Amino acid sequence: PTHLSYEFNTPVYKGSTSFETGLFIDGKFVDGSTGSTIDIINPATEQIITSVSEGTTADVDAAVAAAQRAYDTVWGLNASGLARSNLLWKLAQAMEAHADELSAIEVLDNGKTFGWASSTDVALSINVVKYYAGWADKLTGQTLEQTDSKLLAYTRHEPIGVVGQIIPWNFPLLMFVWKIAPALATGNTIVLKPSEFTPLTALRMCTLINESGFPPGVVNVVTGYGHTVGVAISSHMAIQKVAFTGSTLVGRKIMEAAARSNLKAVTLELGGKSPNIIFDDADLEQAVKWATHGLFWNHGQACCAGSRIFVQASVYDSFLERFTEKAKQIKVGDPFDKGVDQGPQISQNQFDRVMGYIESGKNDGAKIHLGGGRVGNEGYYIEPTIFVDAKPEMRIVKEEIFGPVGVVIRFEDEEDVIRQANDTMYGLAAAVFSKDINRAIETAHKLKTGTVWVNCYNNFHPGIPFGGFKQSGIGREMGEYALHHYTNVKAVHINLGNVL
Ligand code: TXE
Repeated sequence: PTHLSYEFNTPVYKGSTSFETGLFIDGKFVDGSTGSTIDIINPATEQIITSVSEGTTADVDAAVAAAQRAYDTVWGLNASGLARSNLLWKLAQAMEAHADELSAIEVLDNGKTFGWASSTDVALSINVVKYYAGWADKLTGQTLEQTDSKLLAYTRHEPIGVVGQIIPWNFPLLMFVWKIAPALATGNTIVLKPSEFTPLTALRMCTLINESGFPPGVVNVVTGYGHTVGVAISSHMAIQKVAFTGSTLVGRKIMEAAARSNLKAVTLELGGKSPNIIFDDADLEQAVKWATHGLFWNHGQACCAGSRIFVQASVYDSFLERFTEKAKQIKVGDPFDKGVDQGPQISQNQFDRVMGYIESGKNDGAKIHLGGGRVGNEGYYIEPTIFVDAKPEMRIVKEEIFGPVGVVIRFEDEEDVIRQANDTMYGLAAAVFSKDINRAIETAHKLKTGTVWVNCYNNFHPGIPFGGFKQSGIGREMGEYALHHYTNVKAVHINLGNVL
């Protein structure tokens, strides 16, 4: 197996890390079956940090076999809820003990700022593990009343078995935890593939999982590409459920692979083009603050990014002026520097893609109000960018850009804005700003999205479900809702008196 040792000697964090980076199968780090590796790039410098094993179909088979063994012997129906709860709790404590180190690895691998990595990614991840530790010994079925007193029926919420999980690069640790925590709480074993761009925190977590005392084989991590490892997971005959976060394009492929193989259950958390609606009676200062956070958080690489900002005509000019001022203050630079708000995009590919969208907006006739260019000439940095005068049919209005690029659009009244906001194939999130609570709630109920934030943006809580309507996905993560996707309901009928 490969190994990463790294000294962080940065303005915001001084410390070091050292961990194995092979495939994590049956509680051990092993080489991939072919021995080939994938270079992992620091997006801030474009330099290689390390390389990780390139997994194959054979490696996925080995991981599934280990997961099945663990499920049949030490996990699944053989581990009590309390035992699972205790292990998850220990994992949360191990993460707390290594919180700064995990944050630093995330910054190095992903390019997000240290401040956000620690205050959001790592802090929320720890809380999600604790939250599901709390559920593990409180999972119950129902006793069902029958009209005949001689008949009894009850349900059991049994784990599914070996589950596959495929995650993206925008929140590498958080997505890892959103996936594994509910699956482990309910007694499943796991074969997970991190993104080929950002596997490092997932691998660091494997050591913490071992140290916390999870039996070997309960969590397996196979690093590698989507078209090999991802396909092997989504089409595996012994995996009964696959959970995916990533693009709508790949989500479709996952469903096809599931349908063609064993009809495994599928949950998907996909893209978005979320509307942020600012009414004329909004507290404009608050609206500006949240709209900035909603669009530019994580460099726009958030599935719920508020990338279509609808502003009511009478406050359009004043909102735009203040929003532009606020966006100008965003400091773009090295994510390990003090006072930096925005680091680089994740990869050359994403950089090119986002710059391509900026070009398409210009060519289609929209006007750049702010930004639009590259920052510096090393690292994948892009200026916070605001478009105005866009038309509904333009690509920058319709498609997910996944970068620090948004459009500000004028609207007339409620009916007009709800029609425009819902005019999209996506339905992940939305926000409404108004001091009139009736107006805000009425609008929230008319929006076809899985989340609506009122007078805020990007609020997350382990107990509150997150997921999409329409082509933004299937199923929910977090909260009690996520547990349902990781259990099979079994109905047991009992005849108490020879009733025919
Ligand atoms: O995502 P992919 P990409 C959107 C966003 C972004 C675009 C492209 O718009 O610009 O997707 O990003 C694995 N079978 N989102 O190309 O390809 C892949 O290895 C199985 C939104 O990086 O969807 C990685 O682990 N798996 C999103 C994961 O899928 C496959 C977050 C996601 O990669 C596979 C990321 C296949 N055939 C991108 N092909 C969100 N909802 O937050 C790839 N993968």
